[in-house]
Amino acid sequence: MKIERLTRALSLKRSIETGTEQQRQTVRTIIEEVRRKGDEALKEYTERFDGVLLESLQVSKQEMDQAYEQLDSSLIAIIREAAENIREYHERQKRESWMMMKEDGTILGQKITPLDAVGLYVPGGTAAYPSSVLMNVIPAQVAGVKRIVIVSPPDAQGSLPAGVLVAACELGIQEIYKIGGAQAIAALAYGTETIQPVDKIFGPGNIYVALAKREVFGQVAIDMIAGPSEIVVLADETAKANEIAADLLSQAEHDERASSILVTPSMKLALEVASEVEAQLETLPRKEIAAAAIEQYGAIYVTETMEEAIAAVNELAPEHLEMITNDPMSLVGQIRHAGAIFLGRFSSEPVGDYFAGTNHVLPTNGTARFSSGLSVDEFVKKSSLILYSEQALVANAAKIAALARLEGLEAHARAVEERLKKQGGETS
Ligand code: HSO
Ligand code: ZN
Repeated sequence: MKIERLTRALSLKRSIETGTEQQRQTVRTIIEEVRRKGDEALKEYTERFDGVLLESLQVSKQEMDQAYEQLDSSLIAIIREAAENIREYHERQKRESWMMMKEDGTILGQKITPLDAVGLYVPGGTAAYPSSVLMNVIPAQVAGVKRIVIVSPPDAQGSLPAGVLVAACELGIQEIYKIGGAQAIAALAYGTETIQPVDKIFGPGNIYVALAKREVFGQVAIDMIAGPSEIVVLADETAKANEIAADLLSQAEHDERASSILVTPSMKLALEVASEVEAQLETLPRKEIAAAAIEQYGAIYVTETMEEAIAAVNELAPEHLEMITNDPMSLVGQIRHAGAIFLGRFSSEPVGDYFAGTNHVLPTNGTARFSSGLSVDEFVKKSSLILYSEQALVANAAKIAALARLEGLEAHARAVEERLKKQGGETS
């Protein structure tokens, strides 16, 4: 790994994909076709892109049972335990509707309503993560969303990964469709004969999925467009190089474009971590991916002081930050931008990816400067409640009318004044 003395302003090398004009055109055509031909278009595209002609798009009870047969019962118990931890954490995020009352009888409030229906896209291949099913579905359930639909591209045999099906079934999800790509996003946004449309679409995917989500935005809401995983480790000389190297590699193995960075004031640690990364890479099954990520987007920055190291972390605004320092709690207040902050050497990042209970859907590409990880909030709407009393209206009508006339909106002013008229028609 490259070691650099930090002497300049930093930014993670980001790789934001906007797609080519041709890709955008392909996506628009697919969406149009799904809107026009419904299920028939879905089956055609699934045959063309996933190589399988499906009788039925929906996962059957029998397929669910087969998935359970493929998974060890101890693994199912672990999925259940992870789900409990995630549910317990997200329960704390739940907001209640509230009302406030003023002395003049005015009542103001906020009514929290869950979304009616949401769709979750689960990518295909090795990125079909059961853990991501838990991370998206549980906050939706805690929010009170009634209908939760999962879509995911099938393999050439027409199946979905057993882990994904079991995770979904454990959470009580029954509506799962074997469709992927832009066609799946189109189906969720506009509906077909068998698939009712949803109100918001969640989940990562390839460039076609990302472009399709952008394209249907407005018809439905969408979650953030996630980039490759990022980890920044902030460490001092008390940290252990082998542990840091292992954590850097844990995110590097996600994607060739994943970013793993160590920031430290200790040159000794930097040198040790660099050689540990090389050594540990050798035995990793996903060595090629991790090596490419480390080569392109990995770095070790050595600063003069811990203050400089913290400033560097804030510039990077990483998705995941690990603080492996003597007393991380004493420094955490200075961290301003990070999706999730892991404190101390026992809080290795995969603890949060799978099990602790926090959400692993987090802001990437420096968006931690202005956004947060997935939470129950993304699955609810808030309606304002206004109950004005007669006393309040009488006291404030003239002010409201004045503001309306300032804007040249006479009908607004009169709507309020109409209430002040005496029974006989006279203004009071
Ligand atoms: N670290 C990923 C989430 C994940 N890790 C899923 C393993 N499975 C999000 O940045
Ligand atoms: Zn991960």
